[in-house]
Amino acid sequence: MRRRTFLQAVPAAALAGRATAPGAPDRTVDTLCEMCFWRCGVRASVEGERITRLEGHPTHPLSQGRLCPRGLGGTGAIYDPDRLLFPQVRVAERGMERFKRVGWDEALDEIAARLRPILEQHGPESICGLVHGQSDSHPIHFLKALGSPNTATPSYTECRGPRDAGFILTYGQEVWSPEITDIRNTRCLTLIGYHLGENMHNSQVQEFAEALRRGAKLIVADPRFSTAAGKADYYLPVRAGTDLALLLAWIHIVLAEDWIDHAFLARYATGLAELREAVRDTTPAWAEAETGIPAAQIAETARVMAEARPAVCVHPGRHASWYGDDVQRTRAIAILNALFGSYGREGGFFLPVSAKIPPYPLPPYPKPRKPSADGKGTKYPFAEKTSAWGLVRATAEQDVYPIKAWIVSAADPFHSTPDPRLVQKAIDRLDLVVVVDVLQGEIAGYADILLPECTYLERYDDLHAPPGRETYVAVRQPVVAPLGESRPNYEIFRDLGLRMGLDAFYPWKTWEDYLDTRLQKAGYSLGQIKRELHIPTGQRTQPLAPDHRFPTPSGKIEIYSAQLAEKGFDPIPRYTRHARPEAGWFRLLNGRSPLHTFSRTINNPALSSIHRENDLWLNPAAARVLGLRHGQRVRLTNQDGATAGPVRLRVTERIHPECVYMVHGFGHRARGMRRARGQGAAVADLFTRFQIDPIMGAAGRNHNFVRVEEA
Ligand SMILES: Nc1nc2c(c(=O)[nH]1)N[C@H]1C(S)=C(S)[C@@H](COP(=O)(O)OP(=O)(O)OC[C@H]3O[C@@H](n4cnc5c(=O)[nH]c(N)nc54)[C@H](O)[C@@H]3O)O[C@H]1N2
Ligand SMILES: Nc1nc2c(c(=O)[nH]1)N[C@H]1C(S)=C(S)[C@@H](COP(=O)(O)OP(=O)(O)OC[C@H]3O[C@@H](n4cnc5c(=O)[nH]c(N)nc54)[C@H](O)[C@@H]3O)O[C@H]1N2
Ligand code: SF4
Ligand SMILES: [Mo]
Repeated sequence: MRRRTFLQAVPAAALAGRATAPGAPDRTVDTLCEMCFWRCGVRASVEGERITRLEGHPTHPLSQGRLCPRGLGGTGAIYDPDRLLFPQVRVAERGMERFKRVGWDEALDEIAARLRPILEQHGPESICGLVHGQSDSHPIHFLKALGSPNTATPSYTECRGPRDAGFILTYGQEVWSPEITDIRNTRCLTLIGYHLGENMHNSQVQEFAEALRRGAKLIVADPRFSTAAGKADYYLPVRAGTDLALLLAWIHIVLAEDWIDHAFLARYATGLAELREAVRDTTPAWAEAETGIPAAQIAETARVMAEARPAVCVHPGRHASWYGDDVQRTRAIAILNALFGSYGREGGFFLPVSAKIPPYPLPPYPKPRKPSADGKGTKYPFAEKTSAWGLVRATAEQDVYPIKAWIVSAADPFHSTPDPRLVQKAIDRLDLVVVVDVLQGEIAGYADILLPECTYLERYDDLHAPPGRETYVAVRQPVVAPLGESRPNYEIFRDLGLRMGLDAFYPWKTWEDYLDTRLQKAGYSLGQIKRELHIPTGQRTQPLAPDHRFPTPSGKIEIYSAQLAEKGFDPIPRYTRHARPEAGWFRLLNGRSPLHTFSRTINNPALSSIHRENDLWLNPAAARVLGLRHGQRVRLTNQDGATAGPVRLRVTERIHPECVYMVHGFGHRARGMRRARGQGAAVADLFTRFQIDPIMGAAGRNHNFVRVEEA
């Protein structure tokens, strides 16, 4: 059991559900998955005009012949009976979810007519985009062409922003997606929270299984006994929010016992002396009091990692927005890896390459008149991208400049951005809310104009040339024609752009023309990529050269960060204690279901038939005190009086007694989500308290404490 692969857990036929039909398909079409943002290659079988089966593309680098359960369940996304199939306009108060069907021309004319006066009175910066997924490039292009600086995805300050900032400060480079972790070749993998196996990024999970098969050591620090913990050589049930103490103690041991890679550090790094000074007192005994992990085990796991160096990977995680000091936690991870000399080395981190495909020739975007409203680069000096949370805040408060319109595409701030009350306040301040979605979920209920995008199986998107060990370019292409009147974003936003006089930014005749033009410039063609799905472009990752200069100010790995010092932040991570829950209260944690992606798949007929509702994990000791039983329904109330549930209770030793845990994304209320509605509880409803990382603005949400009562 321990070393089995993760991806065999669910039979494909179960996920394809009724879409599966026996017999040979009429044809197959190769395309890219978008059930999450890993973007694996998919082979779709089609009978007549219906997709009957999805399987992993045999050679695509991110699928390697397989899909994760969510990818297999993509037929449930296209054939969900609740799909949005027509443009609609609102006919009752926002939030009442009452709409009337209109034609595309009427819907787009209405948006243009309402955008024009907003632009005239308040300027382009008063229009914000909250967008996600690969089709977000189209609303982003539209908003940049208008001159707005305000587009954000919830994958920065709500997800991996602090991790990437921590690595950029240390190595000058982010961790990228797909991550540059060389899990395939590692001899020791350390996961801090990062719950691989439930967090189901396909090829990464395959590499994880491969590493375990080869006998790599696995260390997992998590207040919850995760799937990965079940496979670990060392499981550390760390008290939530104390990982930085654990990391500083590991660093202490590695320095004290001289496990460092001297040659690597002498060549590539700066700031070792300051580090020694800073961690003199962060002993395992000190960390034991903070983390609850015995000092001897802290020291032992440090040695296990050190013995594998440089083929050791202390994984920086991905969803890193936890406590508001997450850049510093990630900095400690980056520093520990540097001590082991694992960066740019086999089994640690590889140096990524990505295919350079020339852009389509376009005029430059107008320079925004004002900076983005979220404080990027000013209030939050090391923010690289605009913050979704920051735009929600600036809209709710209207204290930077007027923000009057939102264009939301493939993102739901009610689920992804704290706090839902702030999202509501922001929406109340808007003159115009446009939502482009495939379903009528929570955010759609607040749209003035609601537009149906077609699903990823019915459209192209832009070329995909991700960072990795080898370069390639791939393309998503339509498997079947869009259902109903749904349309791809490249058509929706082009038609809107032409109405707004942005003709110069939409010179191509069709999207195929756009794609073919770009590919031809690189020596390929749309015809070729449609046949082959992914075209290798010939570059491979290289080992770190002896004279490698890191893109940091010093050209070195910055263990001591003068950049941080200059802005008044700790130049070396320093531990500060977070408030702990009082008796009767529990810290609320959340994570992923292997069968769902955020809130977006909960209504999917294929996936919900296997995982329909979430449950609340509670430690038996706590359950006893509260008089609660496994399986009963409970309701949650947080420190601000926000409530969620009822949700089924899972009484389990697998969760730290100070915490409760739920999978994120459930608890839909929208009437348009007939299957998901009322199933489980929405974690996001309870994330009303959050702490902002002063370095780059990430919204750490693990500061919410809840009470649990019988429902
Ligand atoms: N509470 C809480 N918040 C979180 C997280 C968490 O764990 N807990 N995780 C954070 C992380 S890691 C991330 S990356 C973000 C994700 O944040 P989001 O991307 O906002 O995630 P979802 O909640 O799934 O919202 C997706 C919306 O896109 C719609 N949609 C799906 N497919 C398509 C499509 O093809 N086209 C269009 N137009 N719409 C589509 C869905 O119907 C849904 O309304 O959330 C972050 N926020
Ligand atoms: N199936 C599936 N896979 C996904 C996704 C999905 O939606 N579904 N989303 C993808 C995306 S965009 C992202 S960002 C990633 C997110 O995947 P991760 O980065 O792994 O996600 P998190 O939600 O941060 O981590 C959840 C784990 O962290 C633990 N944890 C919580 N607090 C603490 C703490 O203080 N210390 C420690 N050590 N552990 C803690 C939780 O108990 C849980 O096991 O997953 C990706 N993969
Ligand atoms: S990891 Fe799964 S859901 Fe994500 S793109 Fe790959 S197959 Fe699709
Ligand atoms: Mo994420």
